[in-house]
Amino acid sequence: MMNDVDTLRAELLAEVDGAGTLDALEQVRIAALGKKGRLTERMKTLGALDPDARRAAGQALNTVKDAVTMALETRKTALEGTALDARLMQETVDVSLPTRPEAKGLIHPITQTIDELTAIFAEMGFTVAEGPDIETDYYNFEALNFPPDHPARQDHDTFYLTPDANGERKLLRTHTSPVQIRHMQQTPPPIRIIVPGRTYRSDHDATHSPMFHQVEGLVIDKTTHMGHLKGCLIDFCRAFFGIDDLPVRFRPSYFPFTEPSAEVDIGCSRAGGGLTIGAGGDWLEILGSGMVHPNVLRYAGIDPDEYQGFAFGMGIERIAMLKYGIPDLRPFYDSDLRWLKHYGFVPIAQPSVAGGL
Ligand code: 2NL
Repeated sequence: MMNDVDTLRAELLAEVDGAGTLDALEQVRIAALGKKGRLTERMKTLGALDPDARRAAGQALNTVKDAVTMALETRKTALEGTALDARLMQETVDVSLPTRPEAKGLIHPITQTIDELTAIFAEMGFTVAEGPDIETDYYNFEALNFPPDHPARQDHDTFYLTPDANGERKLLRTHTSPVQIRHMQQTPPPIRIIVPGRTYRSDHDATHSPMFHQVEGLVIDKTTHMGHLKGCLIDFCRAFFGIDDLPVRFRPSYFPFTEPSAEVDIGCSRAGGGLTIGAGGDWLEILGSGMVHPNVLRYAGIDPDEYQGFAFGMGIERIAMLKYGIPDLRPFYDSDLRWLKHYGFVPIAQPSVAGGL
């Protein structure tokens, strides 16, 4: 009897060790421990024995069962390791391979335009600042001197989020100005920053997208004045459109956050139904600007008796469409490869003023 059990044990353990795959190992397990397995069948014969013989044989068979179960477990872990190693070998990536010549990624016109205007303002000494898309009422409206009943604060113009546990209702910034407020709070003047980024307004038609891009600029110093504003923005317009004698005019306007405020027009021609930027007798509005309102400086922790400055803002889609003759706003966000191939830019050279953008 004992000899017999030893033989069974040796045979089952040999089968376990001989299994070359996880599937084969599962077959070995079923053949040994399954409902009709060799060990299971042997267990069933115990009932016919007298009590003493049954106890001895039962103990012996249980020892075999434990040994086989443990061997199966060990073998399974080993085979899983082998399978993983094989898969890792298969899935190796050769990072030294050259790029695929047929795969041509292009720079989106929005990215290109941001890179271009960043190069122009960087040359004038501006740095780029960024901030959150989700803002508070304070940074988006209050600190910008918007009166409590200003129409821009209405639910139908601004995307408001569900109020949080404290009852605070956040919103998607409607302009990039909150970034300038945050910057003024954190950095003492002099300040010279531009803030390109995404902005959001609940407006969707042929000329408005609920998400669009803006760039704003802010200059603060002790004696910064309207002459600096004019020189800076005239130089920017001429550099951006690449026309040295581009006519630029400043027209009185109104914003809650600047006083005085001016809208900036560039010269163009609408002769023959088309639109050509440059001299031609017509005017085209391209940006808004003004001297930062003393209340805004105070809200941002800057003493308006010591410091003053100018600010400006423009829509990036709009100036990209004008510069590159893109007729429709909607395809900007469609990820249509044919549109991207037509209006995209080759990503080889970074825009620079020296390189003619
Ligand atoms: C436009 C006009 C403008 C500003 C934006 C600004 C920001 C601060 C303080 C004062 Cl923190 N002003 N920004 C000023 C004037 C005009 O944008 O037409 N944008 C598309």
